[in-house]
Amino acid sequence: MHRVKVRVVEDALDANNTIARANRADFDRHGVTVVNLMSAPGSGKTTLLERALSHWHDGPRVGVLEGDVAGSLDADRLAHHHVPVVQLNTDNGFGGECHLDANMVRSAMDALPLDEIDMLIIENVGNLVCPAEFRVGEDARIMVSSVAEGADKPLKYPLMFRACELVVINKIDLIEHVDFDMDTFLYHLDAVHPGVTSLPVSARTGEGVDAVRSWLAALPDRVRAVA
Ligand SMILES: Nc1nc2c(ncn2[C@@H]2O[C@H](COP(=O)(O)OP(=O)(O)OP(=O)(O)O)[C@@H](O)[C@H]2O)c(=O)[nH]1
Ligand SMILES: [Mg+2]
Repeated sequence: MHRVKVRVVEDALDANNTIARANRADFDRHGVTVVNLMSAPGSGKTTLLERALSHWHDGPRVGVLEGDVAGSLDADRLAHHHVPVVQLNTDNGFGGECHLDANMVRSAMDALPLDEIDMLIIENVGNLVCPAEFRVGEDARIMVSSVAEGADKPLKYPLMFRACELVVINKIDLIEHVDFDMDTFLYHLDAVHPGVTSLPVSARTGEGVDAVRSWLAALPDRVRAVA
């Protein structure tokens, strides 16, 4: 019985990967580099995008696909900053899932302005577990961990910290209020994902956001170099 269940899960992930590859081929055809942005609820994904994308005059043309269970609050926030944004709700035909999968992203493909952007950032549903299991056709993954969540999170949620190319350590303006020890966090991060790039940021004050912009700006060349 247990073995049958494992098989079903493997088949579902295989099917997801097949659709993710089709998404990736479509994005490649349009020359669009795709980032999957993941974190626990409230770590600061949308605030970081607001900071990084508005008034980024010398950056790539970036569009956002907003994944949420319900509502369009984050999409409205980004639209306010004149960032092209498409909303995807998982309670709209996808069972209110706690993550985006490749099929959901495929369903939004026709709504995305792929000819008008160089980079698509997909803000995943806030969740520290499930999004890491589902590729959606992205070239790279960024995860945001805020200092308010504690320094132990890489050890407790290793998959998320392993399945990404950049860890943004957000809300550093709050460090002194939340007993967050940066060295301990980095030690734990290195234990689960040796060598991964991490950037300390405050999406509120803007500290460190230029480094995130530089990382994003260099991404298309990095992706092409390994293709
Ligand atoms: N002090 C401080 N607050 C922040 C920072 N970044 C985000 N916040 C606050 O944290 C709260 C959540 O931020 P969001 O950007 O909505 O977080 P999110 O990850 O997009 O949340 P979900 O989309 O719901 O998963 C908001 O009240 C933000 O103002 C930061 O760097 N410092
Ligand atoms: Mg958000």
